[in-house]
Amino acid sequence: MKKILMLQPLRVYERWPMPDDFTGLLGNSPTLAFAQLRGALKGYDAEFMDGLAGDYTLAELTRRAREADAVLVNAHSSIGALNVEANVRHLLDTAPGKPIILGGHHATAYDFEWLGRGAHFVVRNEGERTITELLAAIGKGGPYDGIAGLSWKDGERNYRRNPARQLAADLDDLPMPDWTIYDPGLYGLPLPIKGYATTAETSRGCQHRCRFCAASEMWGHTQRFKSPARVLEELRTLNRLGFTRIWFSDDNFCADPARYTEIFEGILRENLKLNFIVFIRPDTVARSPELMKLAYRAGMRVALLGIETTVNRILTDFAKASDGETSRRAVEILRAAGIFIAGFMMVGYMDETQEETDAVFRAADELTDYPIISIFEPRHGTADFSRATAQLDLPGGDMFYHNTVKFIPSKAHILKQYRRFHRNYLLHPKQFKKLLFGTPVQREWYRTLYLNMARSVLSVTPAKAAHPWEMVRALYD
Ligand code: B12
Ligand code: SF4
Repeated sequence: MKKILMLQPLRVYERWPMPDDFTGLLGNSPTLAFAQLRGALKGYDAEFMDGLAGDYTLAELTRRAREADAVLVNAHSSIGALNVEANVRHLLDTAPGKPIILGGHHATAYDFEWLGRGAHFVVRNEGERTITELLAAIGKGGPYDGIAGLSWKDGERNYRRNPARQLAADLDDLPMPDWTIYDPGLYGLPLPIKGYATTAETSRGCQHRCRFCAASEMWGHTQRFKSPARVLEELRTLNRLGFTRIWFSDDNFCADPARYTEIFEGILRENLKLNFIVFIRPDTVARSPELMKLAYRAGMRVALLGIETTVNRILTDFAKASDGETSRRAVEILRAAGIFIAGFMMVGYMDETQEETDAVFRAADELTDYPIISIFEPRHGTADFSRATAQLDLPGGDMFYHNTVKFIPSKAHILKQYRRFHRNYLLHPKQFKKLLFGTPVQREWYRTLYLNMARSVLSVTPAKAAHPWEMVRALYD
């Protein structure tokens, strides 16, 4: 076992005129997973293909897979699952005999389903130590039953799920990520600083328990932090490699204000050149207005703010542990600090009334510089998945796939209102004003969005035009 191919699956299925993973139009940054795994697998020759960012052919995938001793695949979301599956089948057909190893949020939630669809191994939850043990075991022909966190098929073709692996007690013990595996020319983030874009992390997981959230489920509702010294070491490395535009993958950024004060002061002291985007809770912002000013000075330019809804009844229902007033306060603080607010909002939650849905759409413009609104989708493994299943309110099957066209039956009608909102929002002169005369981030954000939307529309082919919007329409029918 010498050579591995790391794969973010190619887009075999593409939707038109807008892609199914619309948020990819706003920023294009690689998953950190492969830089982390590469850091743990220093002894191997490794190649990376990012099918979400690069323009590769299936023939090239075949060629590279045949040259490798194992293929490591990221399975990230229900929206990407169809493409992951198409890639797995292609590998089974054209590079037979190569072990196919899956990992990531979706693979973890659906380990046996993936074994049934052709994967040989699934690494659940945290990957660094499991993959190291697994590759060593594959090199020796097994055994696999002692590898914690692994799901696999045994020689008799039974599916096996080994006990879970304990999460790393200290994130500083993880190897340094190796960002050199990414082709920096493939990525970009809407931040007004020159330099390459990529993903980094200062912590993993989130201790909250929002009932719709698959992210905190993945990490057992815990949050572990890298030390400020370790974070600064990583940021120095990034700057040395030319990366200045950073998307922090943390689910709950700034959760520990003292630690982040040290990080931001370190960035300023060392004069690191950075602009960054973070996921942050409104109550975190509302608790720490001074920290937000410091964060801005250190380079925080975009807050992906978890507003969800302004309706307190619903916030309580999904256990957000924050309320509408706190969100408004957070918006004031971020605006005063000069930080762009991309507000995560959700409509179509179970039992939501039409009035409550309307309230979210109405608040979108007031509370954000750009609203990232999702229609609720129950994700496997979450409390809401069990609830929707019990109420027979699932768009289809076990949500292995999701096509962003069908939503829970009780709220399916919202799609029309959702599309109308976006049409009006995106064509409103206010947005063009931000594009032309806004703050540097507003200009960059809207330029990126409109440019990528235009590219998507212009990628039309007869096949796409024949079936607009419905690339995966057959999934549930
Ligand atoms: C960067 C990112 C993206 C980027 C790049 C994605 C990519 N895969 O290349 C972009 C913008 C393209 C993207 C798009 C989307 N994303 Co995204 N994304 C992220 C984000 C913010 C960071 C990922 C990351 O770097 N994490 C840090 C690394 C270290 O953690 P990790 O990825 O979990 O990897 C560890 C393990 O999972 C494992 N592992 C992962 N992959 C593999 C592979 C192998 C072989 C092995 C052995 C192990 C392994 O090892 C790693 C180290 O322990 C996460 C949030 C998060 N905190 O993770 C969301 C997240 C993964 N995305 C999510 C979603 C929903 C999406 C979209 C559907 C959004 C949308 N509606 O458009 C699309 C789908 C894209 C697609 N076609 O699949 C969800 C997934 C939820 C779920 N599965 O239920 C997350 C969790 C965000 C959230 N809180 O909801 N995303
Ligand atoms: S705060 Fe965010 S990451 Fe944490 S559980 Fe809630 S939605 Fe998930």
